[in-house]
Amino acid sequence: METETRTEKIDLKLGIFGQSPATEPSAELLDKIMADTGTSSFERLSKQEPSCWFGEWGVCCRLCYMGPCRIQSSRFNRGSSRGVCGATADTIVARNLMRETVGGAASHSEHAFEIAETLKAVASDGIKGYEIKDRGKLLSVASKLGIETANRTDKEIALEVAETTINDFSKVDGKPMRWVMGYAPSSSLKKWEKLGIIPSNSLNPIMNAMHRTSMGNDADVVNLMLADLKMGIIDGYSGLTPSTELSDILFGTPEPVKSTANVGVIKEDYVNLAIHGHNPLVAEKVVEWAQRLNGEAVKLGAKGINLVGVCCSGNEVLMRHGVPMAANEMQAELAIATGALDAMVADFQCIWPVLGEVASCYHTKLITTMPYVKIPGAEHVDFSIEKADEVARVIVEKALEAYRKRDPSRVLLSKTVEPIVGGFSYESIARLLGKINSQDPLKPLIDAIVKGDVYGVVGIVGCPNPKLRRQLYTERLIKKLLRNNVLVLVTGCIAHISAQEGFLNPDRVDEFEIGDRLKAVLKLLGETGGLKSLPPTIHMGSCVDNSRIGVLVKEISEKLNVDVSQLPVVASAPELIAEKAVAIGTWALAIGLPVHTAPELHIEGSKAVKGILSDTLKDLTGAETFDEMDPEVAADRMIEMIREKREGLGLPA
Ligand code: BF8
Ligand code: SF4
Repeated sequence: METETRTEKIDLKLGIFGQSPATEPSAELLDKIMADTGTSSFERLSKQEPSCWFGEWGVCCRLCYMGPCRIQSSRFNRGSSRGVCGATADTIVARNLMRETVGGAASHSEHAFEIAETLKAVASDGIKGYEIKDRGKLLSVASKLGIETANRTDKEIALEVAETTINDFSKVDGKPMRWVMGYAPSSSLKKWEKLGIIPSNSLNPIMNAMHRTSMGNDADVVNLMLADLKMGIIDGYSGLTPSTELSDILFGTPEPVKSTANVGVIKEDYVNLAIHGHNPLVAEKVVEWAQRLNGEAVKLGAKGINLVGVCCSGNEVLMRHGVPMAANEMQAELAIATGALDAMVADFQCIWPVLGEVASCYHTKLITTMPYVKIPGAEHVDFSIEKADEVARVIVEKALEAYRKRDPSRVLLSKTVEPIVGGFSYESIARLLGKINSQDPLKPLIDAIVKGDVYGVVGIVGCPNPKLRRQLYTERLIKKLLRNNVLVLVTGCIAHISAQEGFLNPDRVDEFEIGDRLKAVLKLLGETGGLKSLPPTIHMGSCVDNSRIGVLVKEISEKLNVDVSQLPVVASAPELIAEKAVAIGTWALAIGLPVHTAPELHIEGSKAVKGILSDTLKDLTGAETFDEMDPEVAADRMIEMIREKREGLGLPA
């Protein structure tokens, strides 16, 4: 109730860029987009509210044409206790959740598949334009997958790595997926074996998930939820992990990098080109061609080409090239509304259809590139790895062409630019810690956790949900955790929110109320790495890069020989939007991490599903979910969970 009152009191415009209107002209930009286009995310949300409770509770079933069926619950007095086919709330909720998870796992898996095919083409000399950039990473991946490296060329090794990855999607030998065996924490593997949920490939379970959840199939909640957990494993090791690892081989493993964030990174006197989406195959080439054609921008009277990043492609090019972070998912349309963005190139995922409409109100060219992602109002330039250079050149040329049509009278730029440091891969963190203890790099971090200087670790991941942006949910959650000496790792659009609030700026470490003990650790590690301090939160990359957190957790749990579920580590998706975030959360549950979500998952309509996720799971993987719409209360709950886990390990609580 308290939360609802607070939400109402806050102006819809507040916090759209994660800051108050006093310091950031986001309110003006919001006015501008409304005046220019007649729409904004908040305006569209307000027209959808109040949400339908059947949908929100997961008890609306549209799986067949006898329906849609809506199941009655304590919140409303309509609907019946079962659908036409007799499906109960429990069955319907479990099936719906499974379909959300499979949506995410399929997205991440296709992402990984495209990178794996590219690596295969590079290794077999099938394409030009991409290369193996990180030999160290290649060897490390090969060794984890059990691939022989002695007396072989890089390309021979890369070919086997790529083929092993591609094979994992559809092999029929019945043996566990190689990526699962190579990358999952050993404590989790043991539990999965008992549960019989280690996948032998990823495409069959994805097919099976759609099959078993269709009308007249699996109605057993426990059976469905086990399959859901298996889908989480697939998300982690068919999607996230190979996406990150193979991208590192092709494009380099990130190292800490200085850059800037906020919509203010769009500059008046440059040709501004935004990179939006998720796939580094497109983004990397655009970065390359923007550099090659920079002189053309100068010929047009601009100072050059200014690349800026949106969403996870933004995170990818920030991590590897220091490209400034302009906007999270819901701010993409506002970046266009500055009137100074000349082009926005998009590949897949989280590209809102409204962008086509918004771009057509300005001179901005919205360019789609994936054959399976086309948007009305956008120009389409079909991407394939064979013609990647040609496509990237055309995209940059379209930005140059659009720049000539920019109307200065319609430009509204922000002056707020926040300095940031990002680019923390697992390897770069290990290297940094290795400067303190070269024999045993993880030891300084583990010691800090043991002593309580780092009380616990929370990975805050996922999206910017307009429902929760109104109350600056993520910023408040992070602030409370930092005050309590909790180390915060961020990825995805949360990293954008964090950047805009100043949490990625090492120079502001004294400005925020950070627990003394955590602050001392951040400063010590920062100085070791040649910075004033580490930033208040650690930017570990895009959403697929949650796998980097997965690797960190695996290494620590195996080194200490304890279950992942015993570690004082919590995962949080505080502004959940995407099915992908549900899948990532399910992966975290599978490996044994507690998962917080806001808003609540669409499971409230089923006591059985809710009970499995918040309780029974503790006995299966050691994990549990909880939802909490008040960020301070959510932080308290996470701190309490960390305290219990510390106690369990005999650490000072
Ligand atoms: O994959 S955080 S809104 S952009 S889903 Fe989408 Fe969510 Fe952003 Fe990256 Ni992740
Ligand atoms: Fe209704 Fe059953 Fe059809 Fe779902 S599958 S719409 S519950 S009849």
